[in-house]
Amino acid sequence: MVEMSSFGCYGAELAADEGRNAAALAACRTLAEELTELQFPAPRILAFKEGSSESRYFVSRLIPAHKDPPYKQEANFHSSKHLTTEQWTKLKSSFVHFDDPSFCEWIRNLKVVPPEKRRSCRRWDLNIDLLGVIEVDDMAGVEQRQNKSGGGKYFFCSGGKKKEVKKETGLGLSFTKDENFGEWYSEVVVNGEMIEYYDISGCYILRPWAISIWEIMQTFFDAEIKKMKVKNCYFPLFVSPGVLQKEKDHIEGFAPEVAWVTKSGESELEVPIAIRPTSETVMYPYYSKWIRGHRDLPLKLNQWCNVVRWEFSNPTPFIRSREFLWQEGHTAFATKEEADTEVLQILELYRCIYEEFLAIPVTKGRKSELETFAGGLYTTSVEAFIPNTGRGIQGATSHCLGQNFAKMFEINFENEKGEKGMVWQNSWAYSTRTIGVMVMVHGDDKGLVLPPKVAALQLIVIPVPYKDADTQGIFDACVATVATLSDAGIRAEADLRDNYSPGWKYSNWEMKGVPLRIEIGPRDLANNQVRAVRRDNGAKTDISRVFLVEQVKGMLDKIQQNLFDVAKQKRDACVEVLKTWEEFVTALGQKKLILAPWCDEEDVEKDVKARTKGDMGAAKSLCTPFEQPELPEGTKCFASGKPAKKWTYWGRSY
Ligand code: 86X
Repeated sequence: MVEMSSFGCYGAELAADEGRNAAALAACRTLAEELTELQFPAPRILAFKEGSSESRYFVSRLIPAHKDPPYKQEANFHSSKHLTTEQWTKLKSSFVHFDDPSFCEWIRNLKVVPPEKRRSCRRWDLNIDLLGVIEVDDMAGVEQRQNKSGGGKYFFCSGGKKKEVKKETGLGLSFTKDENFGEWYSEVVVNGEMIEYYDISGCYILRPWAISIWEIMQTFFDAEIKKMKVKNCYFPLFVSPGVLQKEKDHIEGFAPEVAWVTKSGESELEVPIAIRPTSETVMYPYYSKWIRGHRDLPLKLNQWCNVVRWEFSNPTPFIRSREFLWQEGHTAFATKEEADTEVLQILELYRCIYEEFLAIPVTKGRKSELETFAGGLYTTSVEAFIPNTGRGIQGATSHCLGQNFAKMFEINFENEKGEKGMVWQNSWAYSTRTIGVMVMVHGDDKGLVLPPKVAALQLIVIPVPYKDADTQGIFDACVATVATLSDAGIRAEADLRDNYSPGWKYSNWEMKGVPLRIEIGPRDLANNQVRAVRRDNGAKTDISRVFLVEQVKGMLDKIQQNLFDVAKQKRDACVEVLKTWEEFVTALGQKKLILAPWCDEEDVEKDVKARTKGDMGAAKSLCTPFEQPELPEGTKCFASGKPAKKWTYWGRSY
């Protein structure tokens, strides 16, 4: 047995990290990896809870929040609502506390065991996982240690055999993207510090890390629409019932989703007030008032605001939340041609946000009749795809409303010749859902992966001082590096905190998805270089400080491009072009994004929905892409057998 005396200090440091369990664990892993690099074999560390797999599951979910108030635990883990008081007490008493003295002691006394003759793999399998669900079928060789304060037990072993572990999870996240996508997603947005759960279901706190992404997209989009002469405005959050119901057809299907204010203090309001789910009915009465003659046109307004839709189906941060942020543009023109042109201009901006900023490939196209906004003439959208779940997701929409709302709200104008006409309207929106799609597409088992163009921090500089090294010199080099990069317009910071190890910092910034990490250690200092490590592929490059700015800029561009290329490859690999119903059903079962010839009849789409109903949700049309492959004469609709009119994307969707 090889004793690692230096482990003691790291152990103490990690133990001091109570309350930051996930990151501390990830740091533990990185630390062990570093030790391996320094020729010591990595320790194999397993820790797991006693009890049924069910209880382990509970514990794995609740440990990170064991100090949270019950409402928060419930928000994080819905099933806990159904626990009896007794079950709760039992569960709580079995928590492993990371500030538990025996745990700290264990970390401090950690021993590193040399590998059994396995020279083939230089680096030992590493498994540090105190949070995850680990099932053990063979307890032989496993030491047992009584948790002194809590009464719970945990077991650990060093150099354990792989076969003892049925399912292992890793790296500060207790779920993997491939094995449990839903849990992985929830964990990533929380541990990546984008989201904090809140005590109202479907509502989430957007932390600075998320808002900064939103703001970067907002800055771009806002400037672009201003070039198009769109003006920003703000209409009230509250809607009177009369106004809300003015346009009955459009509201009808949505009514259950409208949230109402019925009280002020203890007294009932005489007339309840609705909270906007979208602002057509709020804004258009004023369009009617403000538009008189052709000189008042076009009227192009946009607002950045929140909306509330009281959804009932499974809420998901960013993707489906009861309150969300968006921009809603509402424009009015004298002619249909102008409106048509704008629909596509806006759609191009949405493509740009997804492809150029978020590095997510999207398809531009037109929605089917069934999927068209009820009050509109036609709907266009950009559609993204999540390979892990095999679901399409509408990224943003740009509608031509035609003259439907003009009729309803009497938005009329007089042209040059003194003739009366009705305006042609558009409306368009994208929301904070964009951020969720980004997390789903790029995130990995180490956490978030942010494309450089939307990352608040594009680069993090981490000092790596060794014991006898010139610590001050290293810190100075870090500060100077940040200054050089910042001057060149790169969003860079140094993590100079002295209460965290370099390894802990690596994991922490990986979890937060920062695109590029720069490490500066004694060797780098001596060689006037820095070491750059890419978040997207882990590639390490030594860069001379002489060429720092050009090299870093080049790398950030490469990361941005690579994220897009990889995402596109993965999406394209899921596309299945097919022509028959049998193929369609098979492909749907394989989580494919289906492109099929269609007769474009509403009843046929309804029929497809009905025929594919199930607990996974029905399939529907996603869009008819503007870029159409050739459709040979005589091609039949995959669902009805009638003559096909166009190629349309189909699949399950969010
Ligand atoms: C549809 C249509 C449209 C402006 C956009 O897609 C772009 C920006 N609005 C929004 N929609 C509703 O109209 C709606 C209405 C109510 Cl009352 C509701 F509760 C939910 C809704 N959801 C969507």
